[in-house]
Amino acid sequence: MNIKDELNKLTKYTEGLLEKYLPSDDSDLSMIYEAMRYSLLAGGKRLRPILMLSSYRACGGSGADIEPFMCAIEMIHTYSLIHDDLPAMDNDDLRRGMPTNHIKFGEAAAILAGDALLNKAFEITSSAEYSDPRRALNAIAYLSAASGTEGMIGGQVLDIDAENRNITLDELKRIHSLKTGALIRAACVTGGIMAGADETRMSALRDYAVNLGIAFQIRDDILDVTGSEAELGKPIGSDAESGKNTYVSICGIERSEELVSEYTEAAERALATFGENGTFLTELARYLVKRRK
Ligand code: GRG
Repeated sequence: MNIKDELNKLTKYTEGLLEKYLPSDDSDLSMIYEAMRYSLLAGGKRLRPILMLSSYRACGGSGADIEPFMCAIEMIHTYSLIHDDLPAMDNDDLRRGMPTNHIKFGEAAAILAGDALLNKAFEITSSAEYSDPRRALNAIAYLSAASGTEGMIGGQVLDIDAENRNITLDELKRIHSLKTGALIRAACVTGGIMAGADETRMSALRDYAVNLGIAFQIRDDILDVTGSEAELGKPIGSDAESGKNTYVSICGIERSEELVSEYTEAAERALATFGENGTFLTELARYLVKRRK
């Protein structure tokens, strides 16, 4: 399998769905739709929808039931990026290689565009037709909890609280398990839920996602030091500048690189129960270790 070709194919598929679920609007509300679409369609790796679809397929899922969820998770992720870039949070000017939402549309519009993307995510998942609506309800419950105080928002709260003071590696792990890890877990777990996976597979997906999420975050911390603005599409060095604790600041680059490999190997091991059906998820984990953006 050529992972790059496969990822390009899945990215295009995801972007076609995003276009379908968030078309442009020419009413008197066109401005807010433009602001939502600006960030949602600005590129990005589409990692979460791709993970979700691949987990769904690995568990034998097929058909369109997963599509609203693929869009929803990317909308939630995009809303978190828009809000994270705001002056009240990270105050960043560049994201996905473009001016951030508030730079382009103003702060009020950026706040509303983020809010609207979050609401749209749950509107589309709760109003679609499904072959098994009970699975969809469970997936909505999981996704909403993962996005909230017990997940991504909780992680952001702890992260802000930890700025400009030294924390332990365990505290850092907890922050990232919520801030970055919760949505990555939700991608894999909702894929499994929508495919009707049994508990063995659900547990394997969870295990894979937990380890992949940590590896992904450590790689992100490394790239903030060793990457380039051109490749990443966002400023580098911003973690150190804003006094953030990162794997690099706590463990150093060399140990952080080792940790990425260790967590990636643990993610791969978790997939043993899938046999050949886990090939793509395995390849994806290996690809992410080396990512430059
Ligand atoms: C403000 C509600 C709220 C939450 C903020 C997730 C988050 C919490 C903030 C986003 C900023 C950030 C650096 C999060 C860490 C997770 C991470 C590495 C996000 C970037 O995800 P990628 O690399 O981005 O998948 P693309 O652009 O490729 O989709």
